Amino acid sequence: MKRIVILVSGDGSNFQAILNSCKKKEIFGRIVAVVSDNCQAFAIERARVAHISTHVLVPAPLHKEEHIFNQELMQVVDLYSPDLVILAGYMRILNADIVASYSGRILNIHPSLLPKYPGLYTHRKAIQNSDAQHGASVHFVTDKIDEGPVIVQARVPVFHNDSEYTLSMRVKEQEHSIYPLAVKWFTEGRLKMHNNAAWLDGYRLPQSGYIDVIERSL
Ligand code: NHR
Ligand code: GAR
Repeated sequence: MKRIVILVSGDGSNFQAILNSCKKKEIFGRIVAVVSDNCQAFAIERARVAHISTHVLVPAPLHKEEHIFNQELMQVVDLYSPDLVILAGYMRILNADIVASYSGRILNIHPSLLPKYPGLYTHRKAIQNSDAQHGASVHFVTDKIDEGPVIVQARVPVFHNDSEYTLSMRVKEQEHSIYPLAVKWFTEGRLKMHNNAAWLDGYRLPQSGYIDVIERSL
């Protein structure tokens, strides 16, 4: 069983999807801790219900102690000796020390079809630009924010009357399929980061290429 630590900031629906897949034994792993930078995150409640250890690390205001925050974060994560660290709606940049220490073992899900729309407010950007499609990408985390190698993407249509909310819900539904899938691959030892690319079963994964709207496949 691979040991998994999940970092969250908000609702935790992706954490929940991964937890459900672990419970169903689709993922060969155990979530050993949930760490949040936000004491109000509903994800903490989800973790408590599941009897998973939780830690809340609240950063100092105005990012003054960013370095110390990241040191403390790494100490907490290290406590659990994870095989895999999962960012699930985590909203703070990880510093170079953490990324180096867990190189090839940190995953993120980003709500856009990377390389399009790195950074924040992706749903707003897709709507403002009248994009016909939007989606989500699971990728390895590197020092280059939102630029680590892509593992799997799902796309959804954007409708003319979409709000950020309706679009984000359509994207999230797909996230809940592709994130557990990527974690399953990783825990089976089939997914690796190598030469700044993602590899599955020894094959280099393309940096773009979508799974189209899928019914909950896991
Ligand atoms: N850390 C590293 N090193 N590399 C990545 O690719 C990362 C990362 C940490 C988080 C998630 C990412 C996303 O999917 C992620 C990827 C937050 C910000 C951000 O600017 C950027 C990208 C992501 C998450 N955060 C602000 C900051 O200064 C704070 C924003 C806020 O508090 O509202 O950390 O989008
Ligand atoms: C997800 O849509 C994820 O893609 C996005 O936040 C949401 C978290 O939802 N991530 C980011 O924006 C990272 N900057 P959740 O808390 O319900 O999993």
